[in-house]
Amino acid sequence: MWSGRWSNCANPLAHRLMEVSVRKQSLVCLAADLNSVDELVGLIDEVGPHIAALKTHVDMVDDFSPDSWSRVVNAAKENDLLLFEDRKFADIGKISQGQMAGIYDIRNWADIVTAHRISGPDIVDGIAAGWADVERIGGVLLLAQMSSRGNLLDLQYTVETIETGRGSPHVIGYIGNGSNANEIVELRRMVGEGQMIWTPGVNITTGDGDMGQRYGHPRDAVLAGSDIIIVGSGIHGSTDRIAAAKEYAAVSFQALLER
Ligand code: 5BU
Repeated sequence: MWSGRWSNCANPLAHRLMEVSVRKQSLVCLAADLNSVDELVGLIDEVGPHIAALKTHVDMVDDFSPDSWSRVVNAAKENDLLLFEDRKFADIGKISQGQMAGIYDIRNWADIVTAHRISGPDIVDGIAAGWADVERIGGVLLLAQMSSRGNLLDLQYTVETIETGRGSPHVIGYIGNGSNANEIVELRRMVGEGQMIWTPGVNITTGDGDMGQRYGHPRDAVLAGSDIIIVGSGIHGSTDRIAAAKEYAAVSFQALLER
């Protein structure tokens, strides 16, 4: 089903994701952008069977504590979801290693994190060292493109980012601009088959979102070469969240079958 991607992606987390996506028939990573642990756990329990991964912004949760957060981690585990903290690390390697610890202790529960390439290539080693400190292994998604308008990630930046990630055992793949199928096609051409592309900026209602966000259709994103669609408000902002999750799952999986 995943054809060349299955045989060419070396990272074991990528294989785990592909397996979960087939079992659940969904390429959806839920962007669970809610402000309390109760709300997060409630949402995960509702839509967990229809999503393949869970993306968090732990630093926007009002009632975060190490104890309360374990409820979110457990809910993710019960639903067979890899946990992805969209931290967007950007500092020098040594500081990124330290930021994997601290109050949020991301290294201990996140399987995947995002990082900017802006500070240099060593950020990847810094993040990997953070996981190594607690004897865990995780995957980095480097931001090769963004979905927001006016972002500064131009073509040369994208090329350098892929150069950093290519062949790295720690880089599972790249964030691509889900709002623009042409950009995803271009990114896939540069990345090849050996790493994943995850795309935010996806909504069944396409066009401009709030505060500079832009949306493309999930079907177009997958056909263009995206492996996982990151969907936030399209699901958590819907009046029927289960129906919405099912719809994004069906559209994305059908597009994979066609691809
Ligand atoms: P939305 O509600 O589907 O627009 O949420 C999008 C999510 O994806 C949100 O958590 C953002 O932090 C995240 N995101 C994004 O929108 N665009 C990007 O380029 C990156 C992340 Br990187």
